[in-house]
Amino acid sequence: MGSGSLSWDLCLFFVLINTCGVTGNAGLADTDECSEATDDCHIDALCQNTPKSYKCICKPGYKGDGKQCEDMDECDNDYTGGCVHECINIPGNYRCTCYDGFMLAHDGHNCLDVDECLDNNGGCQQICVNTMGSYECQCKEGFFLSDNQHTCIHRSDADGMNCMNKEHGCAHICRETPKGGPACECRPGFELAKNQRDCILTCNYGNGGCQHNCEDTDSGPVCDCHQKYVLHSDSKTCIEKDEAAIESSEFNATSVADVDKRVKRRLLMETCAVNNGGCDITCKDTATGVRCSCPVGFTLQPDGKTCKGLLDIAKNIP
Ligand SMILES: [Ca+2]
Ligand SMILES: [Ca+2]
Repeated sequence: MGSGSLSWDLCLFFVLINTCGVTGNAGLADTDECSEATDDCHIDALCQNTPKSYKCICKPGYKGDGKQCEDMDECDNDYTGGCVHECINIPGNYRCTCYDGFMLAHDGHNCLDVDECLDNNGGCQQICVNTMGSYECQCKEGFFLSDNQHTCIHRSDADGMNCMNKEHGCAHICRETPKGGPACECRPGFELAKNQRDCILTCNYGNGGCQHNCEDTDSGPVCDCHQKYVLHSDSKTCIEKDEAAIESSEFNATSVADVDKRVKRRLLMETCAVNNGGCDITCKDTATGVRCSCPVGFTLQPDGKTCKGLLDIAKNIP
Protein backbone atom coordinates (compact mmCIF):
# COMPACT_ATOMS: atom_id res chain seq x y z
CA MET A 1 0.00 0.00 0.00
CA GLY A 2 2.84 2.29 1.02
CA SER A 3 4.73 1.69 -2.20
CA GLY A 4 1.55 2.15 -4.15
CA SER A 5 0.99 5.54 -2.54
CA LEU A 6 4.54 6.59 -3.31
CA SER A 7 4.27 5.75 -6.97
CA TRP A 8 1.00 7.70 -7.12
CA ASP A 9 2.73 10.68 -5.50
CA LEU A 10 5.58 10.38 -7.97
CA CYS A 11 3.16 10.12 -10.76
CA LEU A 12 1.37 13.28 -9.60
CA PHE A 13 4.76 14.95 -9.24
CA PHE A 14 5.73 14.15 -12.81
CA VAL A 15 2.33 15.11 -14.07
CA LEU A 16 2.74 18.50 -12.42
CA ILE A 17 6.22 18.92 -13.81
CA ASN A 18 5.09 17.88 -17.23
CA THR A 19 2.08 20.18 -17.15
CA CYS A 20 4.33 22.91 -15.90
CA GLY A 21 6.75 22.11 -18.67
CA VAL A 22 4.02 22.10 -21.25
CA THR A 23 2.67 25.49 -20.16
CA GLY A 24 6.23 26.77 -20.06
CA ASN A 25 6.86 25.62 -23.62
CA ALA A 26 3.58 27.06 -24.79
CA GLY A 27 4.69 30.44 -23.39
CA LEU A 28 7.94 30.29 -25.37
CA ALA A 29 6.43 28.81 -28.52
CA ASP A 30 5.86 31.41 -31.19
CA THR A 31 2.39 32.41 -32.16
CA ASP A 32 2.11 33.95 -35.60
CA GLU A 33 0.14 37.09 -34.80
CA CYS A 34 0.15 37.99 -38.48
CA SER A 35 -1.62 34.87 -39.67
CA GLU A 36 -3.91 34.86 -36.64
CA ALA A 37 -4.73 38.49 -37.33
CA THR A 38 -4.16 39.38 -33.68
CA ASP A 39 -1.62 42.02 -34.66
CA ASP A 40 -2.39 45.71 -34.44
CA CYS A 41 -0.65 46.67 -37.69
CA HIS A 42 -2.28 49.42 -39.68
CA ILE A 43 -4.42 48.38 -42.65
CA ASP A 44 -1.72 49.86 -44.95
CA ALA A 45 1.11 48.04 -43.21
CA LEU A 46 2.69 44.65 -43.72
CA CYS A 47 2.83 42.36 -40.71
CA GLN A 48 6.05 40.43 -40.28
CA ASN A 49 6.22 37.61 -37.74
CA THR A 50 9.32 37.47 -35.54
CA PRO A 51 10.41 34.69 -33.09
CA LYS A 52 8.81 36.29 -30.04
CA SER A 53 6.67 38.98 -31.48
CA TYR A 54 5.89 40.65 -34.82
CA LYS A 55 6.76 43.81 -36.72
CA CYS A 56 4.56 46.26 -38.59
CA ILE A 57 6.06 47.92 -41.63
CA CYS A 58 4.19 50.46 -43.70
CA LYS A 59 3.62 49.31 -47.27
CA PRO A 60 5.67 50.98 -50.04
CA GLY A 61 4.23 54.41 -50.74
CA TYR A 62 3.13 54.86 -47.12
CA LYS A 63 4.96 56.40 -44.17
CA GLY A 64 4.62 55.84 -40.45
CA ASP A 65 5.58 53.48 -37.65
CA GLY A 66 3.50 50.58 -38.92
CA LYS A 67 0.78 51.01 -36.29
CA GLN A 68 -0.12 54.19 -38.12
CA CYS A 69 0.57 54.54 -41.84
CA GLU A 70 -0.38 57.36 -44.12
CA ASP A 71 -0.04 57.82 -47.84
CA MET A 72 3.07 59.67 -48.98
CA ASP A 73 2.21 62.56 -51.26
CA GLU A 74 4.91 62.04 -53.86
CA CYS A 75 3.66 65.08 -55.78
CA ASP A 76 4.04 67.52 -52.89
CA ASN A 77 7.59 68.72 -53.52
CA ASP A 78 9.57 70.75 -56.04
CA TYR A 79 10.37 67.60 -57.93
CA THR A 80 6.61 66.83 -58.37
CA GLY A 81 7.36 63.12 -58.29
CA GLY A 82 9.51 63.55 -61.39
CA CYS A 83 6.39 64.23 -63.48
CA VAL A 84 7.18 66.88 -66.07
CA HIS A 85 3.56 68.04 -66.47
CA GLU A 86 1.06 66.97 -63.86
CA CYS A 87 1.43 64.72 -60.86
CA ILE A 88 -1.62 63.02 -59.33
CA ASN A 89 -1.25 61.63 -55.85
CA ILE A 90 -3.10 58.35 -55.22
CA PRO A 91 -3.12 56.10 -52.12
CA GLY A 92 0.19 54.25 -51.95
CA ASN A 93 1.40 55.62 -55.25
CA TYR A 94 1.23 58.52 -57.72
CA ARG A 95 0.63 58.94 -61.39
CA CYS A 96 1.91 61.38 -64.02
CA THR A 97 -0.34 62.82 -66.68
CA CYS A 98 0.36 65.06 -69.63
CA TYR A 99 -1.42 68.10 -71.05
CA ASP A 100 -3.52 67.78 -74.18
CA GLY A 101 -1.38 67.26 -77.26
CA PHE A 102 1.20 65.22 -75.31
CA MET A 103 1.54 61.60 -74.35
CA LEU A 104 3.28 59.95 -71.43
CA ALA A 105 6.71 58.57 -72.28
CA HIS A 106 7.66 54.97 -71.49
CA ASP A 107 9.40 56.14 -68.30
CA GLY A 108 5.97 57.18 -67.00
CA HIS A 109 7.22 60.67 -66.18
CA ASN A 110 8.27 62.58 -69.26
CA CYS A 111 5.75 63.92 -71.76
CA LEU A 112 6.25 63.70 -75.50
CA ASP A 113 4.55 65.57 -78.30
CA VAL A 114 1.80 63.70 -80.13
CA ASP A 115 2.22 63.88 -83.89
CA GLU A 116 -1.41 64.60 -84.77
CA CYS A 117 -0.56 64.63 -88.47
CA LEU A 118 0.03 60.88 -88.44
CA ASP A 119 -3.66 60.28 -87.80
CA ASN A 120 -5.86 61.19 -90.76
CA ASN A 121 -3.54 64.08 -91.66
CA GLY A 122 -4.69 65.79 -88.44
CA GLY A 123 -8.07 66.35 -90.12
CA CYS A 124 -6.38 68.92 -92.38
CA GLN A 125 -7.73 69.10 -95.90
CA GLN A 126 -4.36 69.90 -97.42
CA ILE A 127 -1.17 70.26 -95.40
CA CYS A 128 -0.65 69.22 -91.77
CA VAL A 129 2.32 70.60 -89.84
CA ASN A 130 3.11 69.02 -86.49
CA THR A 131 4.28 71.32 -83.69
CA MET A 132 5.30 70.73 -80.08
CA GLY A 133 2.06 70.28 -78.14
CA SER A 134 -0.13 70.98 -81.15
CA TYR A 135 -0.35 71.00 -84.95
CA GLU A 136 -1.59 73.31 -87.64
CA CYS A 137 -3.21 72.98 -91.02
CA GLN A 138 -1.89 74.92 -93.96
CA CYS A 139 -3.10 75.42 -97.50
CA LYS A 140 -1.39 75.22 -100.84
CA GLU A 141 -0.70 78.29 -102.97
CA GLY A 142 -3.95 79.83 -104.18
CA PHE A 143 -5.93 78.68 -101.14
CA PHE A 144 -6.40 80.07 -97.70
CA LEU A 145 -7.39 78.41 -94.47
CA SER A 146 -11.04 78.75 -93.48
CA ASP A 147 -12.14 79.70 -89.97
CA ASN A 148 -12.52 76.06 -88.97
CA GLN A 149 -8.70 75.91 -89.33
CA HIS A 150 -8.85 72.64 -91.25
CA THR A 151 -10.40 73.16 -94.67
CA CYS A 152 -9.03 75.35 -97.43
CA ILE A 153 -10.93 77.85 -99.55
CA HIS A 154 -9.93 78.73 -103.08
CA ARG A 155 -9.02 82.38 -103.30
CA SER A 156 -11.16 83.12 -106.37
CA ASP A 157 -14.27 81.89 -104.51
CA ALA A 158 -13.72 84.56 -101.92
CA ASP A 159 -13.16 87.63 -104.03
CA GLY A 160 -15.05 90.76 -103.21
CA MET A 161 -16.37 89.66 -99.83
CA ASN A 162 -14.96 91.28 -96.78
CA CYS A 163 -14.03 88.39 -94.54
CA MET A 164 -14.01 85.77 -97.26
CA ASN A 165 -11.21 87.64 -98.91
CA LYS A 166 -7.86 86.72 -97.40
CA GLU A 167 -6.81 90.31 -97.88
CA HIS A 168 -8.65 91.05 -94.65
CA GLY A 169 -5.33 90.24 -93.02
CA CYS A 170 -6.65 88.40 -89.96
CA ALA A 171 -4.21 85.74 -88.85
CA HIS A 172 -6.95 83.49 -87.47
CA ILE A 173 -10.61 84.45 -87.59
CA CYS A 174 -12.33 87.26 -89.42
CA ARG A 175 -15.76 88.51 -88.33
CA GLU A 176 -18.02 90.95 -90.08
CA THR A 177 -18.81 93.78 -87.72
CA PRO A 178 -22.30 95.30 -87.56
CA LYS A 179 -20.78 98.53 -88.93
CA GLY A 180 -19.45 96.58 -91.87
CA GLY A 181 -15.82 95.75 -92.43
CA PRO A 182 -13.83 92.96 -90.87
CA ALA A 183 -12.64 92.54 -87.29
CA CYS A 184 -10.05 89.96 -86.38
CA GLU A 185 -10.32 87.40 -83.62
CA CYS A 186 -7.98 84.72 -82.43
CA ARG A 187 -8.52 81.07 -81.66
CA PRO A 188 -8.70 80.04 -77.99
CA GLY A 189 -5.26 80.17 -76.40
CA PHE A 190 -4.11 83.07 -78.57
CA GLU A 191 -4.28 86.81 -77.97
CA LEU A 192 -4.88 89.48 -80.56
CA ALA A 193 -1.76 91.49 -81.21
CA LYS A 194 -1.62 95.29 -81.03
CA ASN A 195 -1.97 95.52 -84.81
CA GLN A 196 -5.44 93.93 -84.36
CA ARG A 197 -4.61 91.27 -86.95
CA ASP A 198 -1.90 88.96 -85.75
CA CYS A 199 -2.45 86.40 -83.04
CA ILE A 200 0.07 85.79 -80.28
CA LEU A 201 0.46 82.29 -78.90
CA THR A 202 -0.01 81.79 -75.15
CA CYS A 203 0.67 78.88 -72.83
CA ASN A 204 -3.03 77.99 -73.04
CA TYR A 205 -2.61 76.61 -76.52
CA GLY A 206 -0.50 73.50 -77.04
CA ASN A 207 1.41 74.36 -73.85
CA GLY A 208 2.77 77.36 -75.76
CA GLY A 209 4.90 75.01 -77.86
CA CYS A 210 6.89 74.03 -74.76
CA GLN A 211 7.61 70.40 -73.98
CA HIS A 212 7.62 70.88 -70.20
CA ASN A 213 6.94 74.22 -68.48
CA CYS A 214 5.46 77.26 -70.14
CA GLU A 215 5.33 80.80 -68.80
CA ASP A 216 3.49 83.64 -70.48
CA THR A 217 5.45 86.84 -70.96
CA ASP A 218 4.74 90.03 -72.90
CA SER A 219 6.78 88.68 -75.77
CA GLY A 220 5.04 85.31 -75.81
CA PRO A 221 5.58 81.97 -74.08
CA VAL A 222 8.92 81.17 -72.50
CA CYS A 223 9.77 77.51 -72.07
CA ASP A 224 11.55 75.89 -69.18
CA CYS A 225 12.29 72.28 -68.26
CA HIS A 226 11.67 70.01 -65.30
CA GLN A 227 14.57 69.06 -63.03
CA LYS A 228 17.01 66.61 -64.61
CA TYR A 229 16.33 68.19 -68.01
CA VAL A 230 17.73 71.20 -69.84
CA LEU A 231 16.27 73.29 -72.61
CA HIS A 232 17.42 72.42 -76.10
CA SER A 233 18.69 75.20 -78.37
CA ASP A 234 15.27 75.19 -80.10
CA SER A 235 13.96 76.78 -76.83
CA LYS A 236 11.09 74.26 -76.72
CA THR A 237 12.40 70.74 -76.36
CA CYS A 238 13.74 69.36 -73.09
CA ILE A 239 16.61 66.92 -73.08
CA GLU A 240 17.94 64.81 -70.26
CA LYS A 241 20.88 66.43 -68.50
CA ASP A 242 23.48 63.78 -69.25
CA GLU A 243 22.66 64.03 -72.94
CA ALA A 244 22.97 67.78 -72.68
CA ALA A 245 26.40 67.41 -71.10
CA ILE A 246 27.54 65.39 -74.09
CA GLU A 247 26.11 67.97 -76.44
CA SER A 248 27.79 70.91 -74.71
CA SER A 249 31.08 69.04 -74.52
CA GLU A 250 30.83 68.54 -78.27
CA PHE A 251 30.11 72.22 -78.63
CA ASN A 252 33.13 73.11 -76.51
CA ALA A 253 35.45 70.72 -78.32
CA THR A 254 38.36 72.69 -79.65
CA SER A 255 40.39 69.90 -81.19
CA VAL A 256 39.60 69.63 -84.90
CA ALA A 257 40.35 65.92 -84.80
CA ASP A 258 37.84 65.45 -82.01
CA VAL A 259 35.18 67.34 -83.90
CA ASP A 260 36.02 65.28 -86.99
CA LYS A 261 35.50 62.06 -85.11
CA ARG A 262 32.18 63.25 -83.77
CA VAL A 263 30.98 64.42 -87.15
CA LYS A 264 31.98 61.04 -88.59
CA ARG A 265 30.07 59.27 -85.85
CA ARG A 266 27.01 61.32 -86.66
CA LEU A 267 27.45 60.75 -90.37
CA LEU A 268 27.62 57.02 -89.73
CA MET A 269 24.22 57.52 -88.12
CA GLU A 270 24.60 55.06 -85.33
CA THR A 271 21.19 53.87 -84.31
CA CYS A 272 19.91 51.21 -81.92
CA ALA A 273 17.94 49.76 -84.82
CA VAL A 274 21.19 48.54 -86.42
CA ASN A 275 23.24 45.99 -84.50
CA ASN A 276 21.84 47.33 -81.20
CA GLY A 277 23.95 50.45 -81.82
CA GLY A 278 27.04 48.38 -80.97
CA CYS A 279 25.87 48.21 -77.36
CA ASP A 280 26.45 45.10 -75.32
CA ILE A 281 23.10 45.19 -73.54
CA THR A 282 20.85 48.28 -73.46
CA CYS A 283 20.82 50.80 -76.29
CA LYS A 284 19.02 54.15 -76.33
CA ASP A 285 18.76 56.56 -79.27
CA THR A 286 19.47 60.13 -78.25
CA ALA A 287 19.78 63.43 -80.06
CA THR A 288 23.53 62.96 -80.07
CA GLY A 289 23.70 59.34 -81.19
CA VAL A 290 23.31 56.08 -79.37
CA ARG A 291 23.83 55.68 -75.64
CA CYS A 292 24.63 52.30 -74.14
CA SER A 293 23.83 51.32 -70.59
CA CYS A 294 24.17 48.27 -68.41
CA PRO A 295 21.86 46.61 -65.89
CA VAL A 296 22.49 46.66 -62.14
CA GLY A 297 25.57 44.65 -61.25
CA PHE A 298 27.33 45.55 -64.49
CA THR A 299 29.49 48.53 -65.30
CA LEU A 300 29.90 50.25 -68.63
CA GLN A 301 33.45 49.99 -69.87
CA PRO A 302 35.46 52.98 -71.15
CA ASP A 303 34.56 52.08 -74.74
CA GLY A 304 31.01 53.13 -73.86
CA LYS A 305 29.55 49.94 -75.27
CA THR A 306 30.69 46.91 -73.36
CA CYS A 307 29.18 45.85 -70.04
CA LYS A 308 31.26 44.05 -67.50
CA GLY A 309 29.57 42.14 -64.70
CA LEU A 310 30.87 42.01 -61.17
CA LEU A 311 31.36 38.25 -61.62
CA ASP A 312 33.47 38.80 -64.75
CA ILE A 313 35.63 41.25 -62.87
CA ALA A 314 35.99 38.79 -59.97
CA LYS A 315 37.05 36.06 -62.39
CA ASN A 316 39.87 38.23 -63.71
CA ILE A 317 41.33 38.66 -60.27
CA PRO A 318 43.92 35.86 -59.85
CA1 LIG B 1 0.79 58.67 -52.75
CA1 LIG C 1 2.01 67.83 -81.94
